[in-house]
Amino acid sequence: MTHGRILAVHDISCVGRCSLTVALPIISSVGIECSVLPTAVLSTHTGGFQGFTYRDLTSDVVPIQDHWRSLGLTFDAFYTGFLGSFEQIDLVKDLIDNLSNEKTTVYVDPVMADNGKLYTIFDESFPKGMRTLCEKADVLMPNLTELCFMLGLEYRPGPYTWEYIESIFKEAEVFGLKKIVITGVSFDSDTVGAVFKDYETGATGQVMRPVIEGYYHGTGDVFGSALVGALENKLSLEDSVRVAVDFTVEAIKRTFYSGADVRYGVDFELGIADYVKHVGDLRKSLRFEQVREPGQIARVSDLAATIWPEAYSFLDHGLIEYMVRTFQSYGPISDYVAKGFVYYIVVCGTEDAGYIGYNMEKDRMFLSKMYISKDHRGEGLFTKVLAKLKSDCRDAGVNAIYLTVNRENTAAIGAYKHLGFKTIDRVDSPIGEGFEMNDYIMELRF
Ligand code: PXL
Repeated sequence: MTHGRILAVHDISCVGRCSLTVALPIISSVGIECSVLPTAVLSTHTGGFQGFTYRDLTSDVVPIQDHWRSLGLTFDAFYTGFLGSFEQIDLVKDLIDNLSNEKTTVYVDPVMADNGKLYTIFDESFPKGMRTLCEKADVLMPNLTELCFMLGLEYRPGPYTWEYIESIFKEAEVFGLKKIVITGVSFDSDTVGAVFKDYETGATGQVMRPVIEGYYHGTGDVFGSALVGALENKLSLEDSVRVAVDFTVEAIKRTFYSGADVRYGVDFELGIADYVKHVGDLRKSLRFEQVREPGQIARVSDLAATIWPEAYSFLDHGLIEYMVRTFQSYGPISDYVAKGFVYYIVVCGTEDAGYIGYNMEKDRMFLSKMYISKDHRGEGLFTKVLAKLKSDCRDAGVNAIYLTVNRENTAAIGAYKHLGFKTIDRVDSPIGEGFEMNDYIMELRF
């Protein structure tokens, strides 16, 4: 799989692990090509050392953008963080407008405040400007202070209730986002973490970890970069938030236990190997997604159109075409789902690997469909699918699965036998247009 090219738009604070010195290594480590647009060069970040130098690169943004445009360059994602002025905010908005393509994702971390206070270099009007950039975001990752300031709400320190967080998710609808992840949220005095909402699916959740005392610089950027890396690897929002929280918390713990000077940021480097493994494992993990929405039905019919000709190469082409149209296309699948058949898409990592469909009868499951695409054969998926089916049977108080299989389909018959199915009967049934199915009935009791 080829990954997209992301543009990270932040300052470079030369010392003190934050912004670009954090985004580049973390995002690159999970296989994402990370280009950079430094908006300023500082000797250190502004949050703890005595003084800092600041070379503003605002006047470079337009020439850089113009050069990229002359090359016909676009970016598949933007990740913006600390921006020093209103002018920079406006330039970054133009940059997004001018260098996006139709699948570009915009990640915005509106870095400007924490714990109820604006960073000292910003004045009261800054959140208004940042809000206009957030309106361009697909994925917003503020802390609660930043979000409250942009929404004109009073910031209250935690702990919070879930109802309060829900009300904040609702307020944030004004940004027109696809996803939001809010950091620094606590529901009790012992834990802190992130809450998230996917506005497209309605899914919400929280990832909480024990509080570690102290204030750690740059953790917002460590978290944001790890989140962007995971999401750009097409992990689900929930998995991405969990991976990013764990990566950040481990870095804080390492820093805390080593007694290091926290002004230099957190020790994330030693966690990169685990982060890469975590993202890699999740990319390969198996999920069963129950089909309920039109978009999911369309994915099943796409899978059928690919898998059927692969699986039934021994059948007449006309028959395959007829079977897919009559039983495995959008309309018939919707009808089956409406009749109470359960369909799952078998999602392997980030890819749709196959699908299954069954009807739970009184004392047996009728397994109507179990198809895995050629690309995912040999990965032991059938055994895992069967484990899922047995678990659904047990939930329904049922201890047998039966299915029909074409008598010429020796490969499938062999596979079912291997899984423990036995042939219990044979049937010949006309299915219209002069076609006939010549099947065995096979059953598994457990
Ligand atoms: O995202 C944190 C950050 C980034 N860049 C600069 C900063 C800070 C936080 O203080 O000062 C320059």
